[in-house]
Amino acid sequence: MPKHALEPYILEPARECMPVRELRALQSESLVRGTRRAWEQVPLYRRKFEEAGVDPGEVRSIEDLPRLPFTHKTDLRDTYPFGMLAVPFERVVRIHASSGTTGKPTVVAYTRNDLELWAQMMARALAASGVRPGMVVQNAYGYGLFTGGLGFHYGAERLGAAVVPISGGNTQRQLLLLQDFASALIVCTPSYALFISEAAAEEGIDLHDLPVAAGIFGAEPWSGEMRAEIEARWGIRAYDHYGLSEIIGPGVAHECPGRNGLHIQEDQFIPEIIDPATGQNLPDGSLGELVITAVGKEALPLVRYRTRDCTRLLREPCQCGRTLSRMEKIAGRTDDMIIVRGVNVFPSQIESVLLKFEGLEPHYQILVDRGTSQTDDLEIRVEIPESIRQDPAKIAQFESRLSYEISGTLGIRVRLELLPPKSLPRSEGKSQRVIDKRKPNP
Ligand code: DLL
Repeated sequence: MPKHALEPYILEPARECMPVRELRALQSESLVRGTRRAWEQVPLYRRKFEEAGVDPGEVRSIEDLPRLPFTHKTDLRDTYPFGMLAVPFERVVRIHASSGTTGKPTVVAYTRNDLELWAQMMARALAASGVRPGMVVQNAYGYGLFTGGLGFHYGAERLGAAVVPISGGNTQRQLLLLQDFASALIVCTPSYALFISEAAAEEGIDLHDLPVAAGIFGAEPWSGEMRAEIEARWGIRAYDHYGLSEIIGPGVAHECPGRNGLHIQEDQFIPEIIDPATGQNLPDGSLGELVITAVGKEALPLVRYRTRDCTRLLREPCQCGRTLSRMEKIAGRTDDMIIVRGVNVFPSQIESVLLKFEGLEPHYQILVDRGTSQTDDLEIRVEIPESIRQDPAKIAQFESRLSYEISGTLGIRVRLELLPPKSLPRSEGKSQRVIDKRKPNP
């Protein structure tokens, strides 16, 4: 069957292509209104503003943002489960939660209007990859407390597409329905997209023969090389999509066909980049921590939320016509950044090197441990093809090339463990790539 012909479009040009000056005025207006409401309705904000010595009456425009206090994930945890709500509980119609690695989950809540807004943000993102009525969208993000499944679900429905709410997992059935329903789009985490392609190969299914023409992947960091790998295996266009539960779920930023950064839905979510160590704002184009202000939401307005995700803001105009700023693909999380012998390492840097090696499987794990000499050891476990494993001469050559490339990129020496194919765990949702044994167990 031929691939679907997708024609990306702009769903809401009046917002997405707004002159920048008007956009900034809109953001300022929403900030003034939203900060006052947060101050009035949420005791935590009243206290934070007082501590920062800021009266909400002094907030006049987005220029005042850097004076406002930050909100941290710990604030949501400390007020668990509903202490940061800015509306009476009777107005809440949905609750989601993200599972942290430690302790209680982070709980987020939505009013009916918040759900409307979320669906609209998602619809814009899906339109940007060409979803239209009559098309089938196979939704392999997890349904449940995780925001991925329901986020994409309502966005696709809003555009009039037919959603298949298959959720993550059940890979054989994913393949069956992709064929039988002639889905135009697959949406899931990038690591699950790889896993599905592996299963397809085992079943003798060539994904290039299926109508699926694009995929929207997110919820975890993935490199440009991983995109190329997924595109080659599936014969599709792969779009990146970013979001986090606290801000709304997916729907915060998405790629357009230019795929030169992800457009942040700035009319709702105001981005800043800060130095994570000092909290100071950094000039556009600098790599730093993304901070988002989302005060237009009714149930859970957030002022200067520290995402802990590292990226750069790109303000130059985009060829697609959208005036919304873009952010670079996420480099990693500040808490995923491994500091080994004083050098900052992101898993995505290692992924990029691995994927430059012909025939290497993009399955890897990074282990950090404190060695016997009290220095940090970085070990990279990677699967290598049988053709190399069977040949001792090839293995030695391969190992020295790989270790040379990785050491060159990271600036530190690493240990490699070369494993047989399919020995590392696969993921149907977010994958866990880093095991830091220096950290105490949760
Ligand atoms: O992962 C929401 C989502 C669902 C986004 C589906 C995209 C697609 P959380 O579970 O709260 O929400 O996790 C949010 O995941 O702070 C990032 O660290 C990471 N993340 C999300 N999207 C990307 C991406 C959802 N495209 C956390 N690239 C965020 C890199 C991402 N990291």
